[in-house]
Amino acid sequence: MSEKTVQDWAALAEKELKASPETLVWHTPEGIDVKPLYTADDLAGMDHLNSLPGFKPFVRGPRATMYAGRPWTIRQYAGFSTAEESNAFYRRNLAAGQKGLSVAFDLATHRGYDSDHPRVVGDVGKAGVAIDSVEDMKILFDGIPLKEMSVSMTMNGAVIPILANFIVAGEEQGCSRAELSGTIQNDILKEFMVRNTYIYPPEPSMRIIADIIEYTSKEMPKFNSISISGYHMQEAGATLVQELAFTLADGREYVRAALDKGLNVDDFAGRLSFFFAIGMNFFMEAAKLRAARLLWSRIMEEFQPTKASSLMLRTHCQTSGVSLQEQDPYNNVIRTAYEALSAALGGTQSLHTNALDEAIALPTDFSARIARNTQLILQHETGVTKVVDPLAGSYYVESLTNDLATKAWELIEQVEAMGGMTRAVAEGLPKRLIEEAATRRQAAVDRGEEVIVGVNKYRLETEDQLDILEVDNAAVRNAQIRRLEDTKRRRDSRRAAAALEALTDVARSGTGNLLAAAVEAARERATVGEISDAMRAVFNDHTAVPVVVRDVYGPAYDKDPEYQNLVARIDDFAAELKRRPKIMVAKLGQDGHDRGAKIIASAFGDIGFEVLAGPLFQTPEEAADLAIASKVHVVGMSSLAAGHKTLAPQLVEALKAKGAEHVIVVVGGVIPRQDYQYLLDHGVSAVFGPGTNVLEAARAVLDLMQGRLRNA
Ligand code: MLC
Ligand code: 5AD
Repeated sequence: MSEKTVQDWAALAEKELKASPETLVWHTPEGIDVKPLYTADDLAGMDHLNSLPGFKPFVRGPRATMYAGRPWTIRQYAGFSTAEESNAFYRRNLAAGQKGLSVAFDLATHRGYDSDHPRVVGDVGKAGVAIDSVEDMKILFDGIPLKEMSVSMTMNGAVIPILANFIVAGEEQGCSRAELSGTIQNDILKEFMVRNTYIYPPEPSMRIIADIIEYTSKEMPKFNSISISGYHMQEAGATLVQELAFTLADGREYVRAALDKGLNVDDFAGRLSFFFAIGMNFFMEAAKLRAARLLWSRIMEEFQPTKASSLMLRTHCQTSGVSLQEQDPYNNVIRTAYEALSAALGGTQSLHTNALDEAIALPTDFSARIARNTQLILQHETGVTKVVDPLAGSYYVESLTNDLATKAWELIEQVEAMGGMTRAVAEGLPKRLIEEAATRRQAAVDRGEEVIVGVNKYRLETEDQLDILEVDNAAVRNAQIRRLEDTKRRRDSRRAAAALEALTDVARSGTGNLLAAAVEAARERATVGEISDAMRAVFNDHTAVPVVVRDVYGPAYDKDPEYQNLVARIDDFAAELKRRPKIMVAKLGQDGHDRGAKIIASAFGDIGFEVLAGPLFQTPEEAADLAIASKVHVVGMSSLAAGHKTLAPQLVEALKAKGAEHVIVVVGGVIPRQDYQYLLDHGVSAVFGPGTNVLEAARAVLDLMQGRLRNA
């Protein structure tokens, strides 16, 4: 036993450092000040320390034996192109050691459009698999026994038709709905905040969720009715405290919605599940999962359940997509491995590890293999599965667990004081806080305060090109349209129409269960688009008003000469133009990932551009019309869902057709280098790939505008 005190340590540290150890405190974006040393003193008063795994409040894990009894599920999220191609990919992955399935749908499907809809020309088969009806769903699971395989489906907007199709596909495979196991994401609140694949306004959307919880709790006892997701918040730039707080507050809101339906808490609470991102803050991420379990059991106690499982937070995790980079992409294998270990130390139930080509494309067989093996090696070679909650008792990790829980609880209470998460979302609080955090972080990266290896430090002179997966979007769309026509020809149209009408009635009357009605319609081969429309007829579409945060990026550059220089250049140019240079940030197609667009809009505004944030989901035509009507000089198209090769040339053409060739088009986002020349050949003036420094992008846009003006 050492007789030395913390004061002794501080004195020694000061000598070693020649400065106060206070200078070593790490001020994290969460507002947690991480000290260089934690000791037993830090644990005083923490009442979760003596709990045991499998018992409330479950800080140490939801199961008594955790991975020693059964390792987490290796569940890789995947889907692209057609049902046939995705099915083949799933089968290869399962044969190679993956344990559960997780389906990624394309954005047309997410937003309730069939593949033949004119608004989705650039989206079909791109960021996930295209599913139009039960026929596609059956092919997706062909040769995969749904009786045995648990299937997660990431679906929120078109959740009713997709779950209905899954149920019918199961039935037709000989698996009753009571036997189906898996998870549906079904988390709409975070869609309004960050992910944007909503269809209907918040109120009917909340009813959809309650109906699904009701239906699954009665009919599908092995199925998790929801995956309450913080993942996308972190991807959008949220701090870990925000991710934790808003996710748990969402969960509380869903519980209330289900109780309002007249359900008994113990009949559904055990099948609520969660989903978190695991980023690069290694210990804090592990602590986050521990804190999440602690807080969830506290929240659920309010509803006075009798079953212990009703208090238990079970979660899936995915390593962080935004932490991965286009530059020097093999670094991503390393990042993902650390994140995966952190998720395991935090006690996740299920895990997706991202592929190394994440920042530019969907995984290939090669990158998917490395990603999967990252988990297999962790499970089979490192011994981390042998002991439950190995970080327990660490002064640091327990302190972080406590700090995160305290900070998140404050934010949860703030939301509660506003009247709950639906209200907070309607008032835009979470979205604003997350966008501010995202913009702040971007400034820190652009300024080099936060190091990203291979991007803002240790950058390679030349990058090797990576082989990436490319989906021929036109071919997928044609194949889907053929099957859609075939399905419609073979079905009994009168029965399908009657089932759709019955669904509309359930939507209109407010009684009955939407999912139950949709199952009947799916059985009659009503399509995803038709089922969505049958509810759209009553619920209508939700339209969000884009709001841009200001004065976060600029102030981070306070008195920076380079920044001031650019601001002055823009001021001079504005004087020359007799107005501010104006840029419209456009999101085309069904791609709702708007973190990049929001950061650009916010930063460009601070730097001195006049910024118009275009609405989500525009067609190229609509974007061209808005750009012309708003007299912008530049359209900056932000693309994160691989539609750029279809949509950017269409935008250029639409501008040209309307006599507005003078409008400069630039494209930014998840654009593989392989595609730059194609875009430049099709009238795009500049491409800004992942990892672009925003200040440099602003300078480049200004150069383009001035060049254009001089040549005019
Ligand atoms: C577990 N079990 C044990 C055990 N551990 N039994 C004995 N001893 C142990 N130690 C039992 C469980 O009780 C359960 O049975 C069964 O084993 C399976 O374990 P699980 O822990 O429930 O795992 P799993 O089935 O994988 O479920 C994990 C989950 C679920 C609850 C988190 O919701 C899930 O799989 N979610 C995945 C969500 C997902 O993939 N999302 C992708 C989003 S991508 P029983 O009978 O109790 O069930 C995305 C990106 C984007 O969103 O934006 O597009
Ligand atoms: N296949 C595999 N991974 C995907 N992701 C999104 N779509 C797919 C897909 N079709 C992953 C990426 C992304 C996150 C939202 O999910 O990691 O960052």
